[in-house]
Amino acid sequence: MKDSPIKYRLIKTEKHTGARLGEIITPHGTFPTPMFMPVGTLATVKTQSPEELKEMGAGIILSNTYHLWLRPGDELVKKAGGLHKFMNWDQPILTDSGGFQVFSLADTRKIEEEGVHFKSHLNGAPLFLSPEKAIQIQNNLGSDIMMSFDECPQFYQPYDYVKASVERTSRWAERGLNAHAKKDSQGLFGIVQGAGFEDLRRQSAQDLVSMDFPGYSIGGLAVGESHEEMNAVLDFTTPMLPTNKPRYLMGVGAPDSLIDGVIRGIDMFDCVLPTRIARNGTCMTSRGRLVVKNAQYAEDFRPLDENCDCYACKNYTRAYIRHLIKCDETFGMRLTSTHNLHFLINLMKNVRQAIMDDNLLEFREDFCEAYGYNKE
Ligand code: PRF
Ligand code: ZN
Repeated sequence: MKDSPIKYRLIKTEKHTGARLGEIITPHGTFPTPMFMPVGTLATVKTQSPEELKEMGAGIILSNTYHLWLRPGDELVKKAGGLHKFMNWDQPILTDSGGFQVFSLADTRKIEEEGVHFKSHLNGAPLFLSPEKAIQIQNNLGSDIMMSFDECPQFYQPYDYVKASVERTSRWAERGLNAHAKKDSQGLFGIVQGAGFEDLRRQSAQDLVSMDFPGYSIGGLAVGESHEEMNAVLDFTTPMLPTNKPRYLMGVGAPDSLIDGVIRGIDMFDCVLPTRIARNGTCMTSRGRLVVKNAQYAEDFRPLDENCDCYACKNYTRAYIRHLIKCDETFGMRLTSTHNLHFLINLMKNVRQAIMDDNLLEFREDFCEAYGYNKE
């Protein structure tokens, strides 16, 4: 493959775990890894301005092919000068391919070799997405990192189903690569599938690695399996991937899963979790989850997290934020979103420092102890 616009630079591996400290170089700048990517499905990270995202250290955001295709349309985004210009975000953007959204949002769908027939989650209109179409849309959006069109089967599908699905996902990946018209300015990642089956994960990884993508995602996790099962899949899957390319674990954002993913060699994560739970008043704090809507915080004039220096924690109290959330005030949702995003981005900053200091396992112990994961 000719020189990709996406490059990975490994800076250091942690002594006891092999966790990777590095950086990813894209046409819109370089960001440090491991990194958590905030999700901006509709060309906005809900409630946050680009300036606020930069302020909290978000080095890259994620957006969605499927949603932008439906509204406002990828042709319109292209006319606007591309997604970066359209949304006034001049740093890296990664777009998911639509594969996962089709499977999670559409209630009826029919998978064929050519692509997937399904119905719009907005108005029920019949739609069709193919590997080529997903790439064409992403070429129009102009994201720095694009994703192959894949099928994300449920974790507990029978072996034969997952095998057929993995083989199709490999053929789709190859078709996507052939359809990619902007190889100089956008990098396309392959997505490893295979549910919990080690040999199918291996087959998927080998197929994709032979196509020489500039990066690899691990898909098909955080879809109902246990935390231990996810760790087990990562234990055998990341070693199947080249060490000189980024590895991205899709749709994972629980704090302990982020740390466990990094320990198993993952560089990038995304999840709607921090922004989604924020909007109904749930915050992640160094002492675990805090449901600020609860009555116990009515007269609590401390910040959401006494160990946090985000804009919300520096300036507002639990009592005030609770009041805003109870009244459905958008400013309340902004403050909780700011805090939760800051929390995960800062967690990854601390994880990078722990890799630097070769004490990631102790960091995990201390973090999980304080968060309350080790209670039982
Ligand atoms: N494939 C794609 N996007 C995804 C996933 C996947 O498997 C997941 C799985 N958790 C989240 N987002 N294309
Ligand atoms: Zn905070």
